[in-house]
Amino acid sequence: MPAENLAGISGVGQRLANARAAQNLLCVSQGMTADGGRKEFTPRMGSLPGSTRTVLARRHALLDPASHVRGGLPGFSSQAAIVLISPRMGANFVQFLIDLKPGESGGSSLPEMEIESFFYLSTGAAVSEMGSRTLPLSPGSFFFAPPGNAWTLRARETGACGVLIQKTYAALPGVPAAAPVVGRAEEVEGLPFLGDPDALLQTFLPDNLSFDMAVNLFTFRPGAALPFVEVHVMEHGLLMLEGRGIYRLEDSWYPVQAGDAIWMAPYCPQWFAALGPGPARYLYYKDTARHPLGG
Ligand code: UGY
Ligand code: MN
Repeated sequence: MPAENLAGISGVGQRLANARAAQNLLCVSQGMTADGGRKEFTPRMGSLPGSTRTVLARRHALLDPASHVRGGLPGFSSQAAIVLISPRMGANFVQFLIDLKPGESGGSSLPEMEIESFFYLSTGAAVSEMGSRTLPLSPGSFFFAPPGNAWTLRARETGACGVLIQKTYAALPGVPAAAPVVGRAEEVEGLPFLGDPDALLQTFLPDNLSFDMAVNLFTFRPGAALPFVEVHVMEHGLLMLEGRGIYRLEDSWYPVQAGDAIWMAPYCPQWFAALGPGPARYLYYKDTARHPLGG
């Protein structure tokens, strides 16, 4: 093969490698332990050009950050948002990654629609405005904005990266509408999941009929696991924030690590085990407290 063809091929390879390296740095997180800066998690599992760990099945999806493409959220610049999970894959909610450059800002859109929003800051620092409130956000900060509550986000000089979960709110007749919630993960007690002190669950939203979504942070010591294969009507959106493990989704077992996002449709069989050396932590959404027939 002529030398220039070889050079062309290796040039393509190098560009692919550079693109992967750039994407692999995206919004990586050490969860709440971060000091506000962007940190890299452990090196990613390698993959060859033209291959991907991302899997899109009919009732679940695993999204490797190496396959992210930016764009798609009104209210933010075209480079600030990545749609991870959406109705286009079969979900009943949207999960975005929001990655703001230093000083960059954005905010809620579509106020006329009955959309509720939950935001969790994983790295960097930001300021949020919700109604008359000004909220300084550091890693582990979160807010919930019910429909009709406009909000903004502005990254500080560190930049800011976090998860935005949105869905259409299902009001219940005679039940007060959900109220805004703000908090910090470190202020929410972690409770042993089904009695297991090695699997701690932090619940960020009130467990009452006004709320039709739950967002929780799950932290597993190495070797800890969900106690059984869950199969339930609620669907999940999940972002691995720290560590690694094995996720069973339907009849497939996937190695997963910080940065991976997962969608589980209703009734998707699911199980997780944390693999060392450190803890594994994920943030996840589920729909809750509504009748399956729509009430
Ligand atoms: O709340 C849940 O359903 C949770 N235990 N599911 C999960 O972590 N996959
Ligand atoms: Mn579950």
